[in-house]
Amino acid sequence: MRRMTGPTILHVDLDAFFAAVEQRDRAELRGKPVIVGGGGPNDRGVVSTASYEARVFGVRSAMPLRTAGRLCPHGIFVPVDGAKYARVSRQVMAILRRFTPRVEQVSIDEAFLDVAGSAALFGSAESIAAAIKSAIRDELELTASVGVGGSKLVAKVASDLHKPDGLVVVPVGEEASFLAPLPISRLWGVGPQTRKVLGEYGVATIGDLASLPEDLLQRRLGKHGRELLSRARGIDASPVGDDAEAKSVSHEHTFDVDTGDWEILERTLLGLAEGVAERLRKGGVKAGTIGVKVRDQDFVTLTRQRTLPEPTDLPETIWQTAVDLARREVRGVLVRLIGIAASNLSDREQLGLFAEAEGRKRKAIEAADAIRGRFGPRAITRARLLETDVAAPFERDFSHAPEAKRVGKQRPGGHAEDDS
Ligand code: TTP
Ligand code: MG
Repeated sequence: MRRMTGPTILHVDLDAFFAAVEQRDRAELRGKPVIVGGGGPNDRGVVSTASYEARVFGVRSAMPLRTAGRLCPHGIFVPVDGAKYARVSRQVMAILRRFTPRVEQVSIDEAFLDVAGSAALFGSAESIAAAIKSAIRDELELTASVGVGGSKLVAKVASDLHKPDGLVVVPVGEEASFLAPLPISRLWGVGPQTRKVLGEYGVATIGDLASLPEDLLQRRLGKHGRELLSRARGIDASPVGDDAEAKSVSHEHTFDVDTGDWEILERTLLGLAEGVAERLRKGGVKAGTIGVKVRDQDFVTLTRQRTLPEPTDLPETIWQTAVDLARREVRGVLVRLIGIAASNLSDREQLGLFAEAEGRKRKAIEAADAIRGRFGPRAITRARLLETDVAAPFERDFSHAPEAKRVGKQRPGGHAEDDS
């Protein structure tokens, strides 16, 4: 069988997705500054996305609609049609799966592909990328930008580089030099806090970061610093998840009334984290990746994942990670559903190493599980959870619903910066 010698990871991301769908469906919007946001009486008041014509005026996702109106007075405002975008998203993903079963969808308009096994049928990764772009253009009348690289990190950065309608291939071995001139904001994992520390050392580009000594980064940023350094040097071994193999434990909660109240969301996440942790411990497994899913009032669903330094089954760790990931997604949004998924599961056998260090904490938690088992989930609930009446997540578990499968994938990139 023909083997691929070049890079095999693709990152595909549609251009100005919601706006492009609207321009496709309404000819009068083509070539115009289109701003998609809001949705009638429940208007959450921020821009979902803007066409590239509107971006020229500085209009950006998550900006208040009012600001967008000021920057772009001739902008045409269009309400969000979540159901339609979800339908188009499924069509996009179906096209991607023609080229490989190894498709990891990471958001409504974005996916990673590993095409290492597709050479015999479809040729090089670059020709597959071109074929995907053509299919999306011909069949859906939309444009996508594609990055090709030896890792998810490089492919993701590459897809963003020549948007819209870009195709950027980074040859194997050229990862570090490709990344070097780019600003560190392109690297995921660099949020405001990290940027501040790096600023002290005059780090502006990924190359600047790559040349810092490892012990310095370890001292100032701990393990996160070391991880950042390897990423800056183009090293990222995270595999492309496979929908068919997806194994995850997930709990989610749908609110009776959509909420933007962070306190309520935080408490709900605590209940979900405890439920997920209990299931992991019962199954004798630990999760290497924690993800959150946030669905807003318009049915737009965003997911974010983070791979942990060590696999866990502890509610505290799961909760803290989920809170951290969710915080950015819920800003300015009315949340309809929130969920936590634990994936990248490994079993106890492989975990002997970690078990001992966590021994004491675990004993207390196992005792709590036992009591909960005897007296029902409400018997032991942390004080925070009791402050309001949000113990319900324990009883809501949609992890077997097909949509729950979407969560639980590694998501190195995302709409917001990930500063762990
Ligand atoms: P993105 O892929 O981040 O943005 P985009 O496709 O509109 O533009 P780009 O060409 O830069 O990729 O997000 C995909 C869709 O998700 C976007 O069309 C609308 C929605 N979205 C929101 O609703 N709110 C947000 O804050 C962001 C970033 C996206
Ligand atoms: Mg996009």
